[in-house]
Amino acid sequence: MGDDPSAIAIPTRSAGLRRWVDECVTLTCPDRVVWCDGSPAERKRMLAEAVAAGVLIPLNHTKRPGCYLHRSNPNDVARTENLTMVCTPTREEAGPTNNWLAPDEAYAKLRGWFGGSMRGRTMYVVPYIMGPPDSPFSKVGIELTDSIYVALSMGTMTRMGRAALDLLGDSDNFNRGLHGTLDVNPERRLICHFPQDNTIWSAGSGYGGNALLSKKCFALRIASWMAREEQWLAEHMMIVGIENPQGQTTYVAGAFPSACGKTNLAMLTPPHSMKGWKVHTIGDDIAWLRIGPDGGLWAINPEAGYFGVAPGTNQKSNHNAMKMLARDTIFTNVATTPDGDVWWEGIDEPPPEGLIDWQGRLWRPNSGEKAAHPNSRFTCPMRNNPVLSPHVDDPQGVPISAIIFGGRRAATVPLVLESHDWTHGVLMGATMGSETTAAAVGQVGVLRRDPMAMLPFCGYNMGDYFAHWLRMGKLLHKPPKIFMVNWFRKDGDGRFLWPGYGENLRILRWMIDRIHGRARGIDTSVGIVPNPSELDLKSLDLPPDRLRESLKIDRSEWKAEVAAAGDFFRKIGPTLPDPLEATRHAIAAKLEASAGRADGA
Ligand code: GTP
Ligand code: SPV
Ligand code: MN
Repeated sequence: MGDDPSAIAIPTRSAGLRRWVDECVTLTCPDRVVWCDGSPAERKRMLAEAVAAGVLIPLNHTKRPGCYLHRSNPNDVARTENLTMVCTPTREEAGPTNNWLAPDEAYAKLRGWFGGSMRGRTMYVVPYIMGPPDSPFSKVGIELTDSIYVALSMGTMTRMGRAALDLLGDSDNFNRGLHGTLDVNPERRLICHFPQDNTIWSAGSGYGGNALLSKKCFALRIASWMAREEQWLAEHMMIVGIENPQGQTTYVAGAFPSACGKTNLAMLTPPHSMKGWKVHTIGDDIAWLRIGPDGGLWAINPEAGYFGVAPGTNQKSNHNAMKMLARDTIFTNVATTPDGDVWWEGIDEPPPEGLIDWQGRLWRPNSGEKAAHPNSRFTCPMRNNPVLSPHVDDPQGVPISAIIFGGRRAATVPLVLESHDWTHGVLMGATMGSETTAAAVGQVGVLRRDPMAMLPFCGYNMGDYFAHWLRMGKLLHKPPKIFMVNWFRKDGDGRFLWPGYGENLRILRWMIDRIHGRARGIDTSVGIVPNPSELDLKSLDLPPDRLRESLKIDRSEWKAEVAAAGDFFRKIGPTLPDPLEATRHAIAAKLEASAGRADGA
């Protein structure tokens, strides 16, 4: 270790933390250890260092003050689900949907990789709080990383620095995250979770969910394990408050798989015709939900920033995002213009001459290649969001009136479908399907079951997770209503039937009407759909046949859907709770019996 003074001043009273940092320093042998304090001066210093090292490229600071570009290794542009391991004591605890490694084996293998891996590098000790600092539900994590990009990103995504050490005090109850970039070699890349030790070891990737350990690793995989033990929920959900013209706000939480619309829904701009309606963002990716003293479900957003998808973001689709990205943002793998601005597919501006692609090469319009990587992202503080909710720091969170499950489905699933009760809603979530996206390495556009949008993020056995959801329903005196939505249904020509984005508020409005008993809907075998007359369609340029098409429930498609859900359940095996299979059977029987009925479903 060098003689940097920051290596000597150890600002924690936690003996457990000091001991653990010592162990990791002994293992990885960094030249320097820097304890991050989260101050603006520190951020300024680290940004300058990152620029000097070529890790960040300053953008045009007149157009975009405080904004930088990061280009990740082209072999490291998305989460790697095949290299993500849940290392529980037994394979059964990880269950059939997770990759599993025995804890001893995983620790041994990674100890080998980590040994001496930070020689010549700096180790940043990044203390952070997940949740508002004065919330009883918040938790402390410490990430040790040799990536200055990761340390800076954690400063945006979490409440990072001294406040976390203050909250920790002399306790040794914190999440231990060790992250090493190594040589960014896919052959030596593993993201291992040890929920029984509240520990994560991540090696060989510097990208997003693989490396920002607060996010998917702690706030979902490890937290979902804690949540089962402590009777709460850690979910891949956005949280949004919707205020009607009378000033009443209804909060909904929504689980959509990666790159399926959470950020956009959480900060949507209401259609012009919906005068007086307002949207207030609580969170865009992760929700921690507890049962409140009133018997209802209350949610906090554990994060403090957004790591959002860039492509498709433009003034029309997401005006609020464009506004918040004007400053203090780190862009990863977007394209850049000759005057130092950013560009991506779907930004709704023509690509300028001399555009530089995400790999730093001159982009040729007819090359057939994307200029920005399809999973290019922005890292932006939530305080930049012009529609951030004033309740985002409320220690108890906000009361949730509805849960939405949504996927990317070209067919079958209607624009909106309400469950008959909690168990049916859990079935909807447990069997939801979605087409894969660029957020994870692998084929894009393949339909897969992604229960509650948690397939890649559930830290334990999926059947036990379903049982936990059912148990939570029993504990809730005022359970939220559960809905399913699909903004992505397509017509015969492959075009989206529904305009999406801000127009989705029209569907949220129907849900709110249902919650308050103002809309009746139409009951079908698979759930309740809106009567088109109950939808606010003012000034919406949508031909009636396209609306009908997007709301349609096709009996034969649904028979296939319910059968596919059964195939998935068989893979879950013995931990699958009986009530889910019983409800699935009941729906299958109703679909059979409804043959010949007018609505066909
Ligand atoms: P993660 O951050 O990966 O968890 O994703 P997310 O669920 O927050 O997805 P996000 O809101 O970033 O949207 C992903 C992509 O879907 C972007 O390209 C959006 O432009 C597009 N998208 C979002 N909402 C809609 C919609 O209502 N309709 C259509 N057609 N596309 C949408
Ligand atoms: C997702 O993939 O769901 C994301 C991005 O939100 S990452 O942080 O990489 O997980
Ligand atoms: Mn996500």
